Amino acid sequence: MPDRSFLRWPFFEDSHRDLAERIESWTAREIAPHAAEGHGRDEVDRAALGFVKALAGGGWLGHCVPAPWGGKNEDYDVRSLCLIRETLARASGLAEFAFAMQLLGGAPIALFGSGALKKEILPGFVSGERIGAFALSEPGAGSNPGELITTARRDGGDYIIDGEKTWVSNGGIATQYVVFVRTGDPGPRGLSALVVDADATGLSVAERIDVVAPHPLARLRFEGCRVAADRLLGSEGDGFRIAMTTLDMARPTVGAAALGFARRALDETLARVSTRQIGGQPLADYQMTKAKIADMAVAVDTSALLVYRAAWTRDVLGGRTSLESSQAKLFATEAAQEVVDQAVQLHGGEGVVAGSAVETLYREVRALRIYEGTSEIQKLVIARETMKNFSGQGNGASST
Ligand code: COS
Repeated sequence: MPDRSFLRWPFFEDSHRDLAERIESWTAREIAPHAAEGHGRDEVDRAALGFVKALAGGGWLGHCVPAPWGGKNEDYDVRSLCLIRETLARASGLAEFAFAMQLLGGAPIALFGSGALKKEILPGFVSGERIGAFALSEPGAGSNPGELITTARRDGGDYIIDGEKTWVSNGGIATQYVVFVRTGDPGPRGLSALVVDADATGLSVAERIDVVAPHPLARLRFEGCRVAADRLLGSEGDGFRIAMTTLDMARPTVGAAALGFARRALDETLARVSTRQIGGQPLADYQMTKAKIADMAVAVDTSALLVYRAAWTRDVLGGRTSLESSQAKLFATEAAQEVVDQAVQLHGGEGVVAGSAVETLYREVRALRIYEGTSEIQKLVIARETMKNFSGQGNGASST
């Protein structure tokens, strides 16, 4: 029985406690039985699309879009997003991924798109008819988007995009890509963001990429790809701010996914050590086991504190939450890796059997320390914000 005592913490309203119960029972019913489905690229694509449909049917994608465009809440509620990602992650990494991508693909449009663009696109993200994607990284620019070289040049009422994007989650199955391009000078201020339909002429999937925990992922090629100028988000030059604002909101939810993997690993381990007999007594009775369980429990609770502190800060205090978001992502993803590794250790040989719960978690958790900003990048953000706060320049949402 998973420990749900954290829901009594003051970060939550009763509506969150209610949501946590509903997503828990819905996930057990609708997602867990399908968690092992999807081997091979086509099957993984089908399974991901199936999870989007199921999430839409359950009404959960309404959390990925604000209310005026078919969503549940007036603004994003990051605590709800984290509770949903955490719960889905405990059951299925791919279902969790499917939810996360509707959020990451939809948020830049919801936060920065024109009224007409939001009205046209966002309801489809809620119904599952449209599939989102966020195309920022390039072969030569991942951690530093300020160096990206995919260009968009104005041609009458259109932009013409040339270049490449890589590590694009949902690449190959998305219907809309938010693509970050260079429209101006070198550096972060020369970037813009455009919404590109998957069937736009000049856009192709250059290569599908297979990773340790399979999910749809691709490198995209843009060759004279023509996009109407009204698909621009914000104004020219806003691209870096759009990417960073979106990531500030999304990073605590990555921490929440990591937390879900860690909680599942702890639960699997508690079940294992209470039944596995060694030398005539349960593995749980050995002090070295207890030390590992203690470390795992502290890591899980500390992650939860940082994740829900970041989400609460965004929801309640508002303002820029780069510090809280990066702390949550850094700590929770690193801690989850440790927790899952200890879970494998306490499962012995069974921990490395392909397809077992902890072996699956071991593969699922690894990418989280890399995507949406590596741990090293989170440290740079944390140091920058901490030094700003010390010198009194931060807008320090958490310090109000
Ligand atoms: N919200 C709003 N604006 C932000 C911002 C944020 N979180 N972070 C930076 N900005 C603004 C700055 O205010 C600055 O604006 P001005 O030029 O008007 O002053 C501009 O953006 C550039 O900021 P900064 O100089 O801090 O940017 P850096 O080039 O130093 O980049 C890091 C900082 C490394 C933190 C950033 O590039 C980053 O987060 N990289 C990781 C990207 C990533 O997650 N990649 C993975 C691909 S997505 S799966």
